[in-house]
Amino acid sequence: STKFSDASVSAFSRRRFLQGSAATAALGSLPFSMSLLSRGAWAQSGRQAILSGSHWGAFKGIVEDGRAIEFKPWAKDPHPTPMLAGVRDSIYSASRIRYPMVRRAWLEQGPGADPDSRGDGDFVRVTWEEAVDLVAREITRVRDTYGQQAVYGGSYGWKSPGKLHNCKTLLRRMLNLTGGFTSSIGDYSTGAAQVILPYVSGSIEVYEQCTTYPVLAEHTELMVYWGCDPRNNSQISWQIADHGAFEGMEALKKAGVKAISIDPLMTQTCEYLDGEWIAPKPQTDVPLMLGIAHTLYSEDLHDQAFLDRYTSGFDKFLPYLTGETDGQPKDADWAAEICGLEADTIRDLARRFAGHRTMLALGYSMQRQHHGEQSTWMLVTLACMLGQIGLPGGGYGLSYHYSSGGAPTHESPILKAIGDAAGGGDGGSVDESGSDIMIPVARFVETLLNPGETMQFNGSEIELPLVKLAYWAGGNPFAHHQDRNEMLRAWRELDTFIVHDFQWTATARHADIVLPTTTSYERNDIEQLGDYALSHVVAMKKIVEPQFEARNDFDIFAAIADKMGKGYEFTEGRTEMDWIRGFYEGAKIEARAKGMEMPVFDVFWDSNEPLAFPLKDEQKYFVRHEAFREDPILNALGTATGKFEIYSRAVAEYGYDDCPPHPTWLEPIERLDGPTTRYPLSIASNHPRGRLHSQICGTSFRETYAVQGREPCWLNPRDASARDIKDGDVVRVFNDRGQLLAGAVVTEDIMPGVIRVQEGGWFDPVTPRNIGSLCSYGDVNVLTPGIATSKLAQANCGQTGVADVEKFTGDLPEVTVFSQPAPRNAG
Ligand code: PGD
Ligand code: PGD
Ligand code: 6MO
Repeated sequence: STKFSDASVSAFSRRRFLQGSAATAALGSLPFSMSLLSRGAWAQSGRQAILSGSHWGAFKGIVEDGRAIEFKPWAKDPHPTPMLAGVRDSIYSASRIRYPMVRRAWLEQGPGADPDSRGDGDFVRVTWEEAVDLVAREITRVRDTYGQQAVYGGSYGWKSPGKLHNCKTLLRRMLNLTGGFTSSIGDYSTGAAQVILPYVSGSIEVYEQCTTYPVLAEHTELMVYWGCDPRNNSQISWQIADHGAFEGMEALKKAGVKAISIDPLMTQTCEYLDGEWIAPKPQTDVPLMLGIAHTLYSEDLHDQAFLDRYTSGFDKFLPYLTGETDGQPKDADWAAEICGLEADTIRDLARRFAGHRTMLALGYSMQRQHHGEQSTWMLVTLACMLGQIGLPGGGYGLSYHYSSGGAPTHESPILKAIGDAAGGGDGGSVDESGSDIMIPVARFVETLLNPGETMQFNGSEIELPLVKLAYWAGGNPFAHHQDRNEMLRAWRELDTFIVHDFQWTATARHADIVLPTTTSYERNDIEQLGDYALSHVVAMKKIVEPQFEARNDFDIFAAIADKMGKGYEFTEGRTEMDWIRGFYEGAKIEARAKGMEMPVFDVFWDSNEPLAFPLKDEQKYFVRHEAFREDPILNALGTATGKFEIYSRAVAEYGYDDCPPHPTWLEPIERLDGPTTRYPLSIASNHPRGRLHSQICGTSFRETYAVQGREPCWLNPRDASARDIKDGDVVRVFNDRGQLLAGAVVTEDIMPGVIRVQEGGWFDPVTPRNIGSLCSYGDVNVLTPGIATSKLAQANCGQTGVADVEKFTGDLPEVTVFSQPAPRNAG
């Protein structure tokens, strides 16, 4: 986007904007007057093109006769995702929730009645008035009977972008204003890494900016993608996707940067960059990294000066590496045995890493595994030994695959957003009552099953609360959580499960009260473009009217708060457009302080184009940890020693048997060819190519990848032929925890011994009342374990798990999860 000097920015005036001057083009992408004109022309033909944005990017909703017929990617999107077609279809799909619904047994017999019938599809339609009344009364009943902690409002998961219609914040706002509740801490994405990294590098790092692509293109010689696939994973962003990573990778390709991908699968990134594919057995990256570290040390290729000046504790780690402490040198031969690579390949990697300007780009999957803290810690240790941290194009990066990390950050204000009213108001705030409990987010099932027990977590102890009501608005726990069958058992402890969504997900199907919300495309909002780029502010305009009886989460929670006497506190007497205008005005003031003048709100809103912000050279050429390298005293890291900690005294003091004080190889509960592992195939539950988790699984976009109407299961020809499975067959994937049907995709793009079933397929139990039922569509989390990474982080292990596969020869059960729920009780 266009660069301009501070002088020209501060000279902006509204008049110059309207004139469509050269400077205007810098902030707005089209001269405003022109875009107004073209909109008029559209309107005359009965067609409109309305700007909005989503996790999948900015786009224009093409509307004809009140119906969105296409979502056209924003003209400046460098790499639109084909998923946009599914995003449009989510407005109209057969899986749309139409009316407020209540589970029959709950409605007729009261909270907690016949919990086994959750998921069997027997719902009764109620009016909005009844629904709001039921919810308000039930929250009050549970708080009065069991105490405030018995209401769980953690509601983990994704939502839609937008600073106002943030369903999760709005849920907490309603709960905070009306009393207390139990909440969650951490996330499923980086649960282990974000807890260990503050001890190692002094900040959570995983969501922070990496060395930018322009620097990589110029300086990096070896780009190592370690379980890291930005071509897939940066199709989406938490805010509105900018897809800057695609421009970045194009620059790497043009510059001829050598890429290596260490991954059990051939990734799209490796394919695009014509990279070298190295496939270790899943979950054995720590031995692989140790083998490389050992080679560096024994061949004197490590940077001792860097270790001395910028790190602490290498001396305590070294005896483990050399085997002095346990008699086992962690050399390349030892590592090769575990990870299934040649020892020479490992030694060669060490030499090449040390001999080039090397960037180690790590994805998140490896820390979503048993003892997942160790891989992140060991990668940082390896980067410390290489000594290139803080140099242009060297070191490590933890968000190259996520939301276009590495795309340069623009000079922009931060949009304000609606708050959750924590500690505010007189509604018996959780802070004041001291009843505030936060449980590690992936431990909710454990909490339901073990109230009153004590849990270790990151150096503290948590007494698990008794929870009787769970409320989800944003997030899909019946997709994201592991060990579905254990989860079903735990859910029976709940009296009441309330869900807001616009899609009949498995979560909505297992709820007692289901409230239909609008999609983003049926309401107005405002958001920034790019999580790291922050390059534009986007008006998210209403494209079509709410479908059926859908209402905004904001209005639903306002009505519930009102029933409980807090209606005004919830809305502050402001309408949707009042809030949006307020966020914009706040940003305008911040921009002015930075020497930039944004147009007045109405001009921005009516322009129908994203508002662009400038990019400064120092941000374009950002080098992570450069300042620390220059002066490690003045710019000390946030760790106890101010340096990278290869040994942590704090972690040592916790004394956890599953998280030692320096990076260590610990056997996971199960893995491919593990010593006590009972199934022959490792499951890769990657993030899907054609979805954002479970989102848009219920749309027509599914037809682009489904095999015989089911989620694909990729497997290597060797494993397929050993089981007489052919491409396109329906297969049963199973282990001790559960079973699912999937459609076989036989391909050389996956290493032998590994199968891939992407996370987010909708759970569709054939006999919902029976725990352990076959899932007829292919939810991989019926197979994964519900255990924690360790006592330190208590994070999820969605990427740990083994199973077997067989050709399915029985009568094929129907897939019913994508249509309106109906009683499905037989069997
Ligand atoms: P989504 O499908 O994005 O999954 O799990 P998450 O729960 O975030 O769910 C978002 C839900 O919010 C959808 O049902 C959507 O319709 C709804 N929604 C969207 N907008 C709105 C709105 O405005 N209002 C309301 N009320 N609802 C809305 C993701 C989680 O899964 C994550 S982040 C990770 S990293 C984990 N990854 C894995 C993994 O790698 N492997 C396994 N096995 N399991 C995983 N689970 C985790
Ligand atoms: P995954 O796809 O789970 O993504 O980002 P994350 O990096 O966790 O895994 C990335 C790579 O790791 C895959 O190529 C996989 O084969 C590899 N891998 C798996 N196990 C191992 C292992 O043991 N060793 C090695 N070396 N490699 C391994 C997740 C991030 O993606 C998150 S948290 C979210 S919330 C977003 N989700 C999506 C999404 O659902 N869909 C898309 N298209 N994009 C996303 N981006 C974000
Ligand atoms: Mo995530």
